[in-house]
Amino acid sequence: PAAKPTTLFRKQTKVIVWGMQTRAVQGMMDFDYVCSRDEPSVAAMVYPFTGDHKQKFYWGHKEILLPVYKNMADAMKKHPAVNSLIKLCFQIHTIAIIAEGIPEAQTRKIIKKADEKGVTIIGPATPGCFKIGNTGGMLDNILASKLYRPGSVAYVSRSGGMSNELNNIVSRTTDGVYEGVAIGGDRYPGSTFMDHVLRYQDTPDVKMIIVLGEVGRNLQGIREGRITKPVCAGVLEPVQFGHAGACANQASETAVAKNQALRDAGAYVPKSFDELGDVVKTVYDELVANGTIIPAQEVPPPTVPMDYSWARPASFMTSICDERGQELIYAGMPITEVFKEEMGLGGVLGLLWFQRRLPRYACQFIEMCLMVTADHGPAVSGAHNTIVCTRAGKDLISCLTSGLLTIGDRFGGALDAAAKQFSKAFDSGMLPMEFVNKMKKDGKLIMGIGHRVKSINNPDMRVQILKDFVKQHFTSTQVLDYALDVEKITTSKKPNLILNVDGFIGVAFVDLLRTCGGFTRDEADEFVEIGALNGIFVLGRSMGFIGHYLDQKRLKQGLYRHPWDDISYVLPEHMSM
Ligand code: Q5B
Repeated sequence: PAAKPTTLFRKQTKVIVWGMQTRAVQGMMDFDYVCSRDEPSVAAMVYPFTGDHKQKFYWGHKEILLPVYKNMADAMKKHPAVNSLIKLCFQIHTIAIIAEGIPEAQTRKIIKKADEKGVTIIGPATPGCFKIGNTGGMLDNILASKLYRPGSVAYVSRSGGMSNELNNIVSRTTDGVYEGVAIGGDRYPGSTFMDHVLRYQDTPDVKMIIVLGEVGRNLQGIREGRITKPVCAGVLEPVQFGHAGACANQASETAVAKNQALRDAGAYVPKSFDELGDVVKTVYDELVANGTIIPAQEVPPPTVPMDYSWARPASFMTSICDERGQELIYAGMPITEVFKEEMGLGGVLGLLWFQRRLPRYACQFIEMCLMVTADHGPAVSGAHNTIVCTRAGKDLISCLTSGLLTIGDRFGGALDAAAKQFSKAFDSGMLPMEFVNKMKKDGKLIMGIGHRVKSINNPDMRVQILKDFVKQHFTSTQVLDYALDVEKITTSKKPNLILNVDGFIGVAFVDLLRTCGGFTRDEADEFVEIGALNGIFVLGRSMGFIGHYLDQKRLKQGLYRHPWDDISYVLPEHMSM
């Protein structure tokens, strides 16, 4: 079997929670918060029955969003710092199984695999710096048991219910719990009492150990001197638990016999459960008296809201703008600050669309994109529609949207598709010529290539202006350079197959998102995936469409009717023979 770690959880431990256990996760976050952790211990949740999404939680008094993944593999890939899973799986060093009803045959398989991989399997646990699921109870219980900071006592018990009892006893009689593990109540627990006792023996900050349950023959380590720290142990009557593992099959395994064996081995054993607290206190007081334990000064924990109104599903979830306070806040930035910092339209768009304070050159680039796409004359599809609509007597919003509704793959809406096609081809290592040939073979147009009136002989100055800026300011233009190489090939076939304004903005934006320093690669890809880039053209061209509406009104243009001589009236094909 592979070696297992001595310390299962640290203050930096990050976990993935399997299942939509929102209450348990909120409990863990509350616990983390009162422990004064810098970040929540839960990095993500995995729930196979919905798509990837975000779930709202409270971090102290602040709302935060936690990613929920459909696939475990995606969660592990996106959160490489995670080393524990609350429920099942590997590549991790600890698995806490809280679920009931795992068949014993399956449990034995899991245990075998875990041993091979050096993974420790435990039931619910409540260490002094990390809380698993619902263990430790609600927040008031955690505060009362002082589980928000580590003490000197480590325990191992059978079940979470027993753990709660022990948390209570330990907090009343000692300086508190260092770590508490419940191995689970099944016949085949994932780890044994002795596994944890040995770990505690090797953990310097643990000064005394409590073992509560049907330990019996497993504790010869005490007798053999391997365990030098004081052990308070107690075997309770099997009837008190009802766990499968508590079945007493032989007379020698009765609670009385086991307790005597423990006493003989040198453990401190109370006569009954009621006396456990007194025994623990006696041992603890001795350790304080001989200087083994120096109780730390108590520091009150930060407060968290005790009501759980968060559990009521909200109809709306939002993360870009908060208007509830005295001051409007854009992605965490008060509006007065936005003006004080002179962030401009590009900066505001950065906050509201990308939730980032973008670098100055990125804000400038966004503003330039909006400026160059603002209008391209009355002949293009969208302006044409807006004009016709205005002349039919409609209002501004109807005319604007009538123009906007023409934006799509062919006209003005090729930014996202261009970004996806070019970056995918570039990332896969495909040569520009291979990409062009493949697209032709597949019978697909290359998005962002081609223009009705612009060509290499009639260059698009909008693209030239953007290119000059990007080349001067961007830290990397790899995807743009790739697209320009493709353009060389397509324009050699037909002069109008240029990298058009849609295509240029699309690929340059990929370079910007990937290299401006504000986004991880996954975040950059996500913005392209969810279609943020077409928004640039939509927003920019809205200025033009509104201009055309106002222009038509001002010019008092009457109802438009297309002239007959510009329409070719043909008979249906089957009748023209
Ligand atoms: N061919 C833009 O087509 C246009 C090809 C291609 C490979 C291509 C077309 C296209 C992709 C979508 C795109 C954004 C429809 C354009 C914009 C904003 C605007 C508009 C403005 C503004 C033009 C002739 C031959 C055929 C085709 C081949 C054409 N495109 N091959 N990849 N991408 N592009 N849209 O001139 O062998 O003869 O059959 O869909 O990027 O909308 O100002 O007007 O600011 O408002 O009608 O700038 O390129 O060419 O379709 O007759 O094709 O070239 O297969 O080959 P055209 P077609 P063949 S920017």
